[in-house]
Amino acid sequence: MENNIRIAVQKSGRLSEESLKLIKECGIKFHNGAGKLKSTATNFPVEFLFLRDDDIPGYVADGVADLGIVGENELVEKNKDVTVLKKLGFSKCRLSLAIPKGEEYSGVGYFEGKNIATSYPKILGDYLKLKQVQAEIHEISGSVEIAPSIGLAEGICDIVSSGSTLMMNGLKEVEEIFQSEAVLICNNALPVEKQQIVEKLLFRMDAVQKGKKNKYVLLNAPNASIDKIISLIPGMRSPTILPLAEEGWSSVHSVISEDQFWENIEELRTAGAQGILVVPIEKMVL
Ligand code: PRT
Ligand code: ZN
Repeated sequence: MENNIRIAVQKSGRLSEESLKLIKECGIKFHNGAGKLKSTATNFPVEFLFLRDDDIPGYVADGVADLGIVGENELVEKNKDVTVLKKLGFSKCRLSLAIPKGEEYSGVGYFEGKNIATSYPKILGDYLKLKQVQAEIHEISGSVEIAPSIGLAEGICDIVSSGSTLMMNGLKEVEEIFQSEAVLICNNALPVEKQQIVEKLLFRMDAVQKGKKNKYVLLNAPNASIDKIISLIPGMRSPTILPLAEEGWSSVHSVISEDQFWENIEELRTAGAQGILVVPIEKMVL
């Protein structure tokens, strides 16, 4: 179809699974057999390109793809001119400086005149410039964490998630220089017809994301406590109150954020709430 939009997603790696899950949760159906580089959805005007994440910012900037899902670290490193439409909340990680764990660290000045190995020379270079530290950046494309032990560099700048890779390689994290999560990016010059499809997709993604942040709560309470309970669970508009078969009792239904629920659970119980159910929401349209 001519007016299909094209979305670039990572073929296989840490972004792939969540990217495809999000697209499926938006109700979009497609086949992605092993090794496939392209696929067209059967019920939404979109086709997918399965690529290495390194190539996604460039493909979107050049218009080969209209949209892409990529980590902010990769996006900023590639320095391509695209629009970030949405943070997606998955593949969260940080880019950090690390040094051998036996070394004493006094602050970022430690790196003055030293060698730092990284796959992120731009982000690191910008950071060092901001901190006015002169260091040698040694660009390598993988296994950055072994650089100090083989004498290639005195420190590294790499992606950290749990920290266990650093630990296993006898390194300690000393500065966090960048925080990242997956983002949805868009070409800057989309024709109007494609923009309209993107709007539809964004609407669906918003509904999925809002659903994830909120829970449907059902609880029973004596009628005398209802006002107090309502004040503890401010819902979307006002909660639904239904009488129970048992005289003097009602059931309260509302939608609240999960955080709000945990913050108020004790007070809810003290106020007389019983039989509290918290149910996930698949989609939410306000
Ligand atoms: O093949 P392709 O080029 O597409 O993939 P890739 O190998 O370049 O990237 P991939 O799939 O490893 O990661 C894709 C994106 O996921 C990254 O650009 C980040 O935005 C994000 N991400 C989230 C991570 C991590 N967590 C992560 N832990 N990317 C890499 N790591 C690596 C890191 O490089 C280090 O080796 O995991 C190790 C650290 O993890 P911990 O848990 O031991 O601290
Ligand atoms: Zn990559």
